[in-house]
Amino acid sequence: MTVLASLVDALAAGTVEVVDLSQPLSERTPILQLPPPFANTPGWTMHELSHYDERGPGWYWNRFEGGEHVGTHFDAPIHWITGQDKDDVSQVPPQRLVGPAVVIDRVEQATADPDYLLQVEDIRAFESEHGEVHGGTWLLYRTGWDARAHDQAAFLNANDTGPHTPGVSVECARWLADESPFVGIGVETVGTDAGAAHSFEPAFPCHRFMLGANKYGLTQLANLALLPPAGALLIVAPLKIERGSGSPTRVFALVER
Ligand code: 23J
Ligand code: MN
Repeated sequence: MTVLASLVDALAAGTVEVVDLSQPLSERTPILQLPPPFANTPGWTMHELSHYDERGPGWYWNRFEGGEHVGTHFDAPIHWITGQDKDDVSQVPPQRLVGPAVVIDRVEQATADPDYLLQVEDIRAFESEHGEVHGGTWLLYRTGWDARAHDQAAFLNANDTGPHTPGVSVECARWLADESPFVGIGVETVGTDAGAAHSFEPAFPCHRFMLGANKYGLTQLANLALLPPAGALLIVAPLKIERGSGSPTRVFALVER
């Protein structure tokens, strides 16, 4: 039996489950807020073309507008100045968008401290417990932030000192980019960098180092709680937008039950 024939059987039997890691896209989808003087992305908007009416008696359809970096979305290397000569979203090799995923759970830490930052040692400790991570693996970073995704204010968690959401340390971002086997990082928050990362040295280290190293980002993931720490297969499908810096994306995980 071929690998794919076995997979088809397992999907039919339910011993392999498809988990949807995407958040719904709507006018209520939370969006990033950058401080002045920076431009901000528009959110998601739908415009009805027809709804079984005189504009189209037999059909319903819409057009939509919104930023590339809205909702569950993919960051391509060209998004950051450090990756400016690298792939746009249409050029990313599809082989790198399908691969193993590990899940590091820091819900307790991020609940206690919304500015919690993942460290290199956390990933080393994970490897000691769950085995060596292979090249091309996606790192999925669970913080519990998905529970806030229905509410822009709770999701951004901003006060007079700016947004407070978990992320990765500068050293960890550098290590993930330059030394780790990971191909990308997926998070539950509005961006791959911490809310306070605008004032890190350097600023936005996850974007800066990961995209500069021809690696990727994935944001606003849902349902990471349904995945095992290791063993899931991730499927990421951003739109093939020519010259695009990223794209809203559907993300699935195949999980053995
Ligand atoms: C532009 C500038 C800063 C950030 C971002 C975009 C993102 O988080 C993003 O969605 O790529 S932090
Ligand atoms: Mn982005």
